[in-house]
Amino acid sequence: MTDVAQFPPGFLWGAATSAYQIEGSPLADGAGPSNWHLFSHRDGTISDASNGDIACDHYRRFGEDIGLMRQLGLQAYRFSLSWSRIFPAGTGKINQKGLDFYRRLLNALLDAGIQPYPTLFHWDLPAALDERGGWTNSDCAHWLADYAQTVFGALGGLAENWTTLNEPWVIADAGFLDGIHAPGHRSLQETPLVAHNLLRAHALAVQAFRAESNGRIGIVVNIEPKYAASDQRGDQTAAERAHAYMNRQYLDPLFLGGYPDELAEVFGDYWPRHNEADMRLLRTPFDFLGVNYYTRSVNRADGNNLPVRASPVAQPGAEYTEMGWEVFPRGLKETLLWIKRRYGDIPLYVTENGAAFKDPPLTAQGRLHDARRVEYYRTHLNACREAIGSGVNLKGYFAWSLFDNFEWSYGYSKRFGLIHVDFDTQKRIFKDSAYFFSEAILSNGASIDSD
Ligand code: IFM
Repeated sequence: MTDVAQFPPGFLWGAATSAYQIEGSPLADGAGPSNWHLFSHRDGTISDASNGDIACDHYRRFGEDIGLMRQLGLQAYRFSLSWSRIFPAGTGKINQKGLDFYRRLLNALLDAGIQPYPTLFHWDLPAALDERGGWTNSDCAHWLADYAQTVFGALGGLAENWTTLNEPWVIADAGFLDGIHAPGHRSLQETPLVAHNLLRAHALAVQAFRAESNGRIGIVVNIEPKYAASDQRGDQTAAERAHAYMNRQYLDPLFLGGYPDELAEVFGDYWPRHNEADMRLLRTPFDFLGVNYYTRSVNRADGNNLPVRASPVAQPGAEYTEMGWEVFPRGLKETLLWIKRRYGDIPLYVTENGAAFKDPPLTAQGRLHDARRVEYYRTHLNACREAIGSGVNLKGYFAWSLFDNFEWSYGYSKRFGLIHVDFDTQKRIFKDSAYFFSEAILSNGASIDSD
């Protein structure tokens, strides 16, 4: 097949956010604290000592924000629900006001003609559940399924497309191995248990969805292609292990029914025995896969690192974002093709793609010329178009992120937004990338070739 000149008719254009990163008002209207609320209030956890108490104040400004989405021409909006607004203690008593907030948000999106793509869980676990072991406790999968059932029962009819989890790898790796995310553990033993419990939670949530709704449901994973720094055996093994750990650990069980063999080598004695019933559960069919893509890594064997780590090698002449991530659009096309080859033709969405760059100051006319971000979007959208031309069943693309927001352990120091947010005044301004993206939506991608 040859590359297509256009995105296909009906290709979906959206932007994404998540609850803790934009909402603010974390304890409003009877909500319970999340583990991220507690974690970000702990000394030394967030590089600029900030937290999500106010963030983009979206909890109170969502009406105005939907107006901005309309101005951009967004066809879809991906966001997440905060579990502890709905179940302040994680399980048990429902907080009706929490459900009502999301009902208002969903209805306002529908009134604006924007398709909602809600995610059940984007990292902010009710703090009360962390006290019960959180994701290390196998019951956590059932707690999520109960929450899911309540959400689908109350709100399922207001969105056709849902996702269960966002980026389980980050939850397990950053939260339980590196300790830089909530709950801040550093345990090689806990990491594979958490990964498995997250996948069980996903599967149980899909089953809860089927009982309540006729819509579509998927999961969102972040995939990063792994390259070896050389053709030396050690570097090749390091790249293969990194790939098994970050990418295949999450997709192999869902599609192929087993974990990659490399993981037993990686985790050694800590690699758990998984029972057959669980492995069958993980194969619960779902309707689409969300892929978050930002970068690749080039790996070299490094005996000093944890076995799951391979040392990323900087590439001379390559461009890097403020996150230290190499700009590598080809990796997006390769990722989409790899998923099709390995796992089959499930409908795909790019559910996140974007870049943090240091934004230039506003001009006297109030414009923000974020040329590097525009280029990032242009090249990555091109990669999507090429993947479609090579036969990938890509249904849509969501920019990360709609707004500058709370970038987890980096606080507000990294800006990913199409829309600039002044965190002192809450004033929002469209960056050049927003105008670029808006034109791409309007032309169904035809405009990305021209300036
Ligand atoms: O901000 C995050 C988001 O919450 C999950 N995916 C990656 C983004 C950028 O780091």
